[in-house]
Amino acid sequence: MNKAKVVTIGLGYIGLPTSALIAQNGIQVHGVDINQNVVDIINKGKIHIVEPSLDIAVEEAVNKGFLKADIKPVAADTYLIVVPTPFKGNHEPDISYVEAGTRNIIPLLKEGDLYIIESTSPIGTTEKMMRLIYSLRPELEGKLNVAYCPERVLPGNVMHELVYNDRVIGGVNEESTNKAISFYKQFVKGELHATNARTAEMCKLTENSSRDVQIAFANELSLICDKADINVWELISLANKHPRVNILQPGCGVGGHCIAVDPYFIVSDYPMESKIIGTAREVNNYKSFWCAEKIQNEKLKFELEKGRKPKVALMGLAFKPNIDDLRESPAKYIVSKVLQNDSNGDYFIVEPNITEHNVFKLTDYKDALEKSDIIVFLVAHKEFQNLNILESKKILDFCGVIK
Ligand code: SAJ
Repeated sequence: MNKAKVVTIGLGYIGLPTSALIAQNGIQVHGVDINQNVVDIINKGKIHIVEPSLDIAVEEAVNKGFLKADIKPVAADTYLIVVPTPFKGNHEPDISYVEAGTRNIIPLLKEGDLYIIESTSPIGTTEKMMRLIYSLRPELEGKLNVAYCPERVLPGNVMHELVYNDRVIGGVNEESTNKAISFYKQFVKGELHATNARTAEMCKLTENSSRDVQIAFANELSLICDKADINVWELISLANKHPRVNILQPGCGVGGHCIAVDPYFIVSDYPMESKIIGTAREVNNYKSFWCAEKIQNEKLKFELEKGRKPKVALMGLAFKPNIDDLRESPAKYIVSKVLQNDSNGDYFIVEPNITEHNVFKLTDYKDALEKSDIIVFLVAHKEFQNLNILESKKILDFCGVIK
């Protein structure tokens, strides 16, 4: 095996596809992950996550000898930090993985090396890591290239978007920016936009906060329309006929690992200034709580009217349509909350994208529809579109399946 050119720290949802893509371009990559099991799987040319086309890319990269996984880094010319940045209990960002990954490679750095953070990070993280590096390797001060370059790929389309999306690249100085751009040019076909590190960090947070705020607007409309007896889906579709209006869709809250997380990175550092961003988070979280309440109320109403408990179909668990990913899912939160408040109730839980779940007993969606009195649509999966539902059944449509 040739000497590694690139070390990637983190072989998860972004780190592994990125490593495979770089390696597919004939560049020697040494991928590092703290999980020995993950390392072993990858070294067999297999993958531990679900992402279309990733299996082929990893198999090819490993078989051709351009990608090797390890639990320890080796010396290279470029180091990419691609680890998670979750938040702590108080919604403060946790950059401990970025710091641990950085500390791991500090002893290996040499003059002229390129160090890039890709992980979503609070403003100033790149400069902070640079200061950490120079505090431990003072002889390298000013002799490294340091940059921030966030990814902006959509889960499910990662292998395509990694190549074709534009990227924002911000160095701590001009030379760092230029070096980082030259690096990405080797495997990215989208445009590469130069800026500084702080702007690049804020850009990632801005993109996801913008989407969160826009979804909050749609969710707020849905609450108003519910009280005002207006069909919110019709309303939005009509308002969007205006040439300069483009409202997103309400749902049962915002989930996933990005949109519902990243805005907190701004709010926690700039609480006085980020009023709209903070409120959007609250509105989107409240929407899930509201949906759960709405289900309870509908059940009580049914019981009062019919003198018996209703059977309820809870349609969807994933965090968005047509995927099997349940992490940070508002639908899952709502189902748990409803069950928690009424453990003796008669529920049919449906998620067509998974076959079994360790907590919830799943029912086929057609069965659930047939047997239930109240049908609650939580996720707009394609299976739920255009269903024939008897008029006698009560429908709660939180995600616009019926419209
Ligand atoms: N949602 C709505 N209404 C909408 C659109 C989405 O309620 O009109 C909800 C979804 O149901 C879901 C949540 O928002 O619960 C997030 O879904 P998403 O499709 O907006 O985003 P993700 O988390 O799958 O991927 C996002 C993408 N960001 C943007 O679209 C701005 C992706 O490009 C980013 O790279 C990714 O986050 C990331 O890693 O940051």
